[in-house]
Amino acid sequence: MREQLMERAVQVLERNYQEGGFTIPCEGLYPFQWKWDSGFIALGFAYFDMEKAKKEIETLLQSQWENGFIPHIIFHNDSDTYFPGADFHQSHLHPQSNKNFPSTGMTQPPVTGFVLERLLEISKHSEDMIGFIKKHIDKVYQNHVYFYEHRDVENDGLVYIYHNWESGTDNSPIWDDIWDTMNPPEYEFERRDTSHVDPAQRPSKREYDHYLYIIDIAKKYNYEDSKIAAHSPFLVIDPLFNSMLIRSNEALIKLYDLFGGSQDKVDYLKSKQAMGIESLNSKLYNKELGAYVHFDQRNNKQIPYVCSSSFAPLYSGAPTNQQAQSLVNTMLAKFGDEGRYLCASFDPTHDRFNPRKYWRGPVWINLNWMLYHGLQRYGFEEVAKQVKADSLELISKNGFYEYFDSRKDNPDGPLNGYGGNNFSWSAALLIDFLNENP
Ligand code: 9WN
Repeated sequence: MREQLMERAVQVLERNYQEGGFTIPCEGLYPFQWKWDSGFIALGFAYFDMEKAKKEIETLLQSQWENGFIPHIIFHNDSDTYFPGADFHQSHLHPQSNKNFPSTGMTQPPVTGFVLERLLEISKHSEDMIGFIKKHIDKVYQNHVYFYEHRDVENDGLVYIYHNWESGTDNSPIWDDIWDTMNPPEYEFERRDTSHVDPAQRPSKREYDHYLYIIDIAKKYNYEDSKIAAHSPFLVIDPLFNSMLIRSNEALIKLYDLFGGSQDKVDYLKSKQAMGIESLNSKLYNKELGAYVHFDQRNNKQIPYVCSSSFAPLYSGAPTNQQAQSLVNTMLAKFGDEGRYLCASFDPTHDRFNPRKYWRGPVWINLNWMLYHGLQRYGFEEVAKQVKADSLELISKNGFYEYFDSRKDNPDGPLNGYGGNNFSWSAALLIDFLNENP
């Protein structure tokens, strides 16, 4: 069974790999290169084709802008199966954008740092991988510098996102409170996602109006960070995004220490790291909920809901042991019902929970992978095992779907898999789960 799953996962990645040296997340639905997908995908390839793993990261880093920014989608080809494409995003508006690689003008969670660290482990510290990391690590460092110099408006080590697509958790109910503060025009456009996937599993048309409107505001200011910080109605400090940054900082520090000779960079990252951890624990931790929450920087208040991103700080090592214990208590109390797989993407006890709709409830394998490692980091072996077992069961019973219904007894039908099928990071992270402790 393990062998069969491995074989199928390898097939998914091989099929989604493109001649241009990158891997699409899913045929038809997502035909380009996505930033955080790339990181997870590289981890899968690393177990059976290290050249492709390296190529994936190298191609991503080639798209970096002069200011260190790395975009969320790189439009390597002219596919018209996705909306909004390069024509809508117009990344060339930013004076420092990379004119060789049309892209979006927004980013995604910074996973590349910890991916480099794991690639080194998977390669068993091979000379070849050490050389590869040495060659590319400064680009990842520059990406972190970009975040701290351009997106840390309070100078407290936490960085903002200005669009829900930057969070990676696109239509989370968290954003509903922000949509309530906006009234975008009704856009006329042709959705492409709903021709690949049942609309009941995707964001609504009105949600897309909000998404497009924020991009239009950013474009009006040529994607200039300070203007976006001043004018975007969406300005959020996201616990998932910042946890990834903190975890990737930790990885860069470790790697630089290993290679030696970059003390100035290590010092810079360490000072940001200390501030970031302290601020995460003061600004985003909500004691009553026993969870980290999002902070609406525009309206200066916490958004008090629990979602899977609320537990992501476990992976960063930021929580105290007491906070970690509270996180696990909250996770088990709200998400850990016996009839459910761990871990739903939004609080199943809340009336905004929707078991089928994308980031409003279904289980996602990349979040489970981070939670698994975070739980292990704090010694919660049993819950960690549960998260891993649930992930494997969901995939082996349903296939390599994009997301899964958390209800074990799904009244809507026998299949718990939703969204795109043959989805790359579900395959890649399954490979990593199966070959753990490389
Ligand atoms: C917008 C590619 C991406 C993931 C995101 C996921 C989904 C895109 C979309 O697909 O978002 O970025 O069009 O819905 O939410 O996390 O990176 O797999």
